[in-house]
Amino acid sequence: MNTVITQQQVDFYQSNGYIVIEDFLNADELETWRETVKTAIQERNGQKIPGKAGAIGEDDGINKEADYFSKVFDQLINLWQTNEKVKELMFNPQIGEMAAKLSGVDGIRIWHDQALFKRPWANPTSWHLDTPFWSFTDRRALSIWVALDDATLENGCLFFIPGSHKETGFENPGIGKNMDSVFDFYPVFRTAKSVAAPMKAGSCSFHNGFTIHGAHANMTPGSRRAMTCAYMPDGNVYNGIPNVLPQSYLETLKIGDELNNDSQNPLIYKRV
Ligand SMILES: O=C(O)CCC(=O)C(=O)O
Ligand SMILES: [Fe+2]
Repeated sequence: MNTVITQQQVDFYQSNGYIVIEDFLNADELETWRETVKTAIQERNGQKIPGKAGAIGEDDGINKEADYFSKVFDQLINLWQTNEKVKELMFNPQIGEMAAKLSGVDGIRIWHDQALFKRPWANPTSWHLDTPFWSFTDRRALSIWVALDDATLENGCLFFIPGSHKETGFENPGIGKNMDSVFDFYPVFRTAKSVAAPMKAGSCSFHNGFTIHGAHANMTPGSRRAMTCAYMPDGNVYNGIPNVLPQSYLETLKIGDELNNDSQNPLIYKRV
């Protein structure tokens, strides 16, 4: 695994809100990730989020219009909670350290992992923000997105709007059918240039949860598979948005409580 992060990369990430890291996984590691994620998905039998109602293709209470949304991608969340091998991959402190260095935080907790598989001919991923969906409020939160297939302009690679993370906020248009809803909330970016992030399988990107990002439809008969993980800087507190938290945990939480439960949000890296 190529986990080196240079100061130049930190500077690029901080100013653009995203970064692509080529050849993050070598060929053997890529094979392991592919197989592990595939098995973990099969084991789920369509259950999207542990501890929550709603299977794939049903309304999960987060994104509406399930029929359309289920054709944006197959989305399985917190595979680390149901598969030991995914857990090993996701708990790798070196990945946590990469996220910590890029975002400039001391401790990294997993918010949630998610497999995002665009099937052949999948719908596009509308321009959106991530952080406003989440149960904590932190401008430094970020995600890793690991390409398990070559992600191309044809099959739905990610696109970013560089620098948008500095000006977007907590208003959340969600991920609906319209590609451009986010620009109703943040009109200053309606005329901004986007940047495509095609990646070879095994490469990855990191993006800030406030960076406007999206993806094309899959215009090919092949799949565009990605394994991702969202990270919460250590020390955050519950903001009242349930998001992916299981019902049983939500029942114990009050707004302002620290989200430090290691069986839900494990600390994978702490700077010493
Ligand atoms: O894979 C996609 O199409 C979208 C990914 C995304 O929105 C994310 O990782 O935050
Ligand atoms: Fe996203």
